[in-house]
Amino acid sequence: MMTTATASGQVVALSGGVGGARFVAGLQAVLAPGALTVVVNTGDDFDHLGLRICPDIDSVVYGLAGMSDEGRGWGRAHETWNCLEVLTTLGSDDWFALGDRDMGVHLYRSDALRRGHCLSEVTCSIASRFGVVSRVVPMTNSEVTTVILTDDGELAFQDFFVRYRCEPRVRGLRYDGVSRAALPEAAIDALQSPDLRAVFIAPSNPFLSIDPILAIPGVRPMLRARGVPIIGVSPLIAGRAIKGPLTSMMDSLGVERSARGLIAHYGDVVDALVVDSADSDQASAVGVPVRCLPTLMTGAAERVALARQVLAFAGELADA
Ligand code: FO1
Repeated sequence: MMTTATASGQVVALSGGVGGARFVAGLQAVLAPGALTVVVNTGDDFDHLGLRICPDIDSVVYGLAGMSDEGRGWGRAHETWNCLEVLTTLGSDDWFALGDRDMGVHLYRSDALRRGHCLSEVTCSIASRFGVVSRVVPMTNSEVTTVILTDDGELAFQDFFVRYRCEPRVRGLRYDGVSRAALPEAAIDALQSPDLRAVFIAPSNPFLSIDPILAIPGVRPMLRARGVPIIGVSPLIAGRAIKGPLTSMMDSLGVERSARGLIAHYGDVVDALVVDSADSDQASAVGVPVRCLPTLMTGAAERVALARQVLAFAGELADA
């Protein structure tokens, strides 16, 4: 009989923001409450207007709480922008759009961090007060900053992503502070749980969202040592990213836009890959099992269907 990770056991997902947030919302919907731990990239966190902004953590929390703006994929649904309008009137920094409801989270987090709480504690408190039944854990409690090396020079992540709309050509990336970073205890506990059934690498941008997590000392060896299926979910559909700079980044960084390219990029940390059904021609002879599934998550039904299928795939791999 085929067992699946839905039946029992813990699941860990490594995730960035928008695409990852949609993916983990599907997993949460089909797993038992408390069975999912999401380890979230913090390389794009930054200080803005005196506040600590953690975009990927917030996208994941809002997604899991059913509060996220489905169209944008970041920020809250039913948002209002009064505060931003005032900043514009005052001639202040308004290039990064902070909504009124979202602002409450930034105020709460910044105050709690200033009072000495660590990012894991603050994130756990925000998620549980918003009714999230999964654990959301930042990849580290120390500061790691993704720096984008472009033809226009070095850019801070949000400058590249939002201010310059991902236009500068990317030549490389740096994750400042990562060599001193450590996974928080809650992430280590989840990854070392005897009940762990599978680890998923969400369909997030590998360079911007997943590599910073994998670059934390000890993470790759810990994953390899677990002996549970580690499954990457491709962020590509028909060789292109739905949104964001991934397509052009893969080209400029010399990573083939295919299952083979992703597997080569992630290296021995992935045991298997899920690709979109549109990429079924890439499923063979790539060295690891590949499953073709509809990965476009246009709504809750598609997210749940994908979650069920990736969990079934994990069950098959575990039984093999
Ligand atoms: N993305 C944008 O493209 N423009 C914005 O003005 C913007 C504001 C913003 C505010 C809060 C937040 O949590 C996320 C926000 N994002 C915005 C998304 C964010 O820049 C990216 O999704 C991630 O950093 C990449 O994963």
